[in-house]
Amino acid sequence: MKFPKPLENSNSLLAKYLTKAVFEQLKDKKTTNNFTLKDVIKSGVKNLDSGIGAYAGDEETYTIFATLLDKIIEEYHDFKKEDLQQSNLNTDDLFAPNPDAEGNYIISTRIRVARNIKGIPLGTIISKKQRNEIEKQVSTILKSLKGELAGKYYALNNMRKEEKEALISNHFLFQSGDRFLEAAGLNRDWPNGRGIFHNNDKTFLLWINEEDHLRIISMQQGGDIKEVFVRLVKAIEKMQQKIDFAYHKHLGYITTCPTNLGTAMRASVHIKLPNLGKNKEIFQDIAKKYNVQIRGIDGEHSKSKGSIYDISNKRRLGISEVQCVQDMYRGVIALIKKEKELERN
Ligand code: ADP
Ligand code: CIR
Repeated sequence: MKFPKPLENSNSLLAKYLTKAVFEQLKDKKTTNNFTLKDVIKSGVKNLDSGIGAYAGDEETYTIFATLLDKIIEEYHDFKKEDLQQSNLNTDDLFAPNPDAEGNYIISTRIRVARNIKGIPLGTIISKKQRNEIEKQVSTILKSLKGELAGKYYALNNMRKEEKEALISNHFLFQSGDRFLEAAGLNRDWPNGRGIFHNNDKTFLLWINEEDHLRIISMQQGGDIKEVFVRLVKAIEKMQQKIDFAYHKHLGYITTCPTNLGTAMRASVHIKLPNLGKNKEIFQDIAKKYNVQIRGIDGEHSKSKGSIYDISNKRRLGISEVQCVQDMYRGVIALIKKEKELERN
């Protein structure tokens, strides 16, 4: 394998940290599951507009390719390798009264965590058989849920086109054909083994075999962040009772993308910010200061529509779940304050 020249035209973290020396050191290494450097970097090499550009194949990827991945992880999460990951899912520790009780800005709130099953390769190299086994195991557990979390599993395979499109446009279901995931091998055998579980109100959802084995999601209209967090914690605990998830004392929950390590949590609001939308520099400065990320409303790499943005915690590693939500909460408070100021001018 030769040094991937196209990366010289990329601003991704992969391009920044895959120096010739790092490449030489790692080019012949592979994990027990045969995940190679070429596999780690292929999405970033194919998609030069990647922000990160690297994916893992298994837990071992993070140690075998640490010379490269530690740098990416350190910069993305502002995390030091020696730090231990500390989980805190105690809902009493979260201070997040609705930042927009009148409902003028926040459309909806969503918090998700990613989880992968211990000992099974990640989606980038999982076999069709293993993927199907996960679907079976997880959907069976989901069937036993009671009360608010009770619902039904829908396999992507059997879903009607209109049903699928409605779930996607209402922000409940993942899209198909993401080119970053495609290049990483995550879309192999699509749509086999993938699907979505949701309760009747679609406030608790669980994706199976998208980018990670599981994505556990709590969401609802409006800005009651705490209610969303409480429901999510309940769902995480239920799943944890039945499944052993891959967890590392420094890296936290093991995920396919290095940006999701640690808590694997992304807490977001969809929020209407027309004035900040017209003042991108101020918008970006606040986001940077409060460690929040701005996305469009149809998921990552999408555009804003009707001045609605997706604001979420950027860091997920080296801080607890409560702190992730707290980061988002503080960012949202600051953004609403600035939006109101701009309205008056
Ligand atoms: P992830 O699943 O990693 O959090 P995406 O950015 O791909 O990342 O989002 C997945 C889906 O969730 C998209 O359809 C997106 O619009 C939706 N979504 C994210 N945040 C919210 C929110 N606060 N309210 C409603 N939908 C949301
Ligand atoms: C990128 O590098 O831009 C893509 N590979 C996405 C990175 C982070 N998002 C993700 O894991 N979904």
